[in-house]
Amino acid sequence: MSLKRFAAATAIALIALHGAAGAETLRLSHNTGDTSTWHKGGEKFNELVQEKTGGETDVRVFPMAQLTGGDQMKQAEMVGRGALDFVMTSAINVTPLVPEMAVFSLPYLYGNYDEVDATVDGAPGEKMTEIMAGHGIVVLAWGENGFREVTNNVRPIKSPEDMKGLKMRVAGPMYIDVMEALGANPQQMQWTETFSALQQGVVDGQENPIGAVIVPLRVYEAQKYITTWHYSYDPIFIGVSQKLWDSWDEEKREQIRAAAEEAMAYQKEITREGTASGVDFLKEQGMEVFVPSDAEIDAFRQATKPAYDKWAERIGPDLVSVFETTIAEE
Ligand code: X2X
Repeated sequence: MSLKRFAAATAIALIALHGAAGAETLRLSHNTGDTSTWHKGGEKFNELVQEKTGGETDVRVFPMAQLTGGDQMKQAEMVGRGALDFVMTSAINVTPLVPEMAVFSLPYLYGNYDEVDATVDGAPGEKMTEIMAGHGIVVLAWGENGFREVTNNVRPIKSPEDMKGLKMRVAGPMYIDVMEALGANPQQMQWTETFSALQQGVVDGQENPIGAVIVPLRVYEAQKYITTWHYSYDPIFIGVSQKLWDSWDEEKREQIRAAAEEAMAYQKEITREGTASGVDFLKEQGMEVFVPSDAEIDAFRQATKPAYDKWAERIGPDLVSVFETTIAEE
């Protein structure tokens, strides 16, 4: 084959491989592995962006915070500065930049999904979108990491006393205070380093949602015990840099927003499905599952209250009460 024909054939093959070769490829960074429901949501976003822009734009999805050298907290900051196009990350990862984002994950703020949906899809969610805009990030749609459950290799966690002395990997600053309130020894660590830290016994345990992370990222291979204590809810979102957003006309904005909304609705659905079937699956994989009663949950709620109060103060009591009021109405 001549060089010219070879080049042409290669170009056609590449187009076939990547779908329509968009005039522009935008970059989206997220911080879990490529089997997570986050990643699936990102891939769906890419598909929908291509479809809605008629192939003009596509989105390359980078897992494991590759674009920030594995630093999951840096992604939002980069998008805020306009150095990166999109971020998909969870609330807790944004707290170094926007401390108010910790409001969602206050310990035991939420009791169920109805309360979550009423806030995320209601006025409290809009308020958070406004706050994020002040940091150069346009939140396009909310998805779900989920209720975070605790796992470890030492013993079943049935009461706050069982947490004492356990070395716990946590993602972000608020969880350090929560773990300390429970008498555990927390250590902040990147997700990308967590799996091997669990395997090697550098830490005893961690906490993450079942459907989005523990099942698809096979955390059960490195952990023996899980307690479904539902102590903290963590939403995710797709955000775009304000700079990029401002450069688009109304039509393009609508296409991208619609793509994000559909992709996150899909991501939330598969996450909830995976969570619903997850406990049985984890048992099959040999995990010992402890499902606390309401009274046992209440003991965890009482024990983590100091962390709630400290962070409610930092977040701002007015913002916290916007959430509490909506939840009380549910
Ligand atoms: O790092 C974690 O624990 C993860 C993947 O859930 C978050 O991004 C908060």
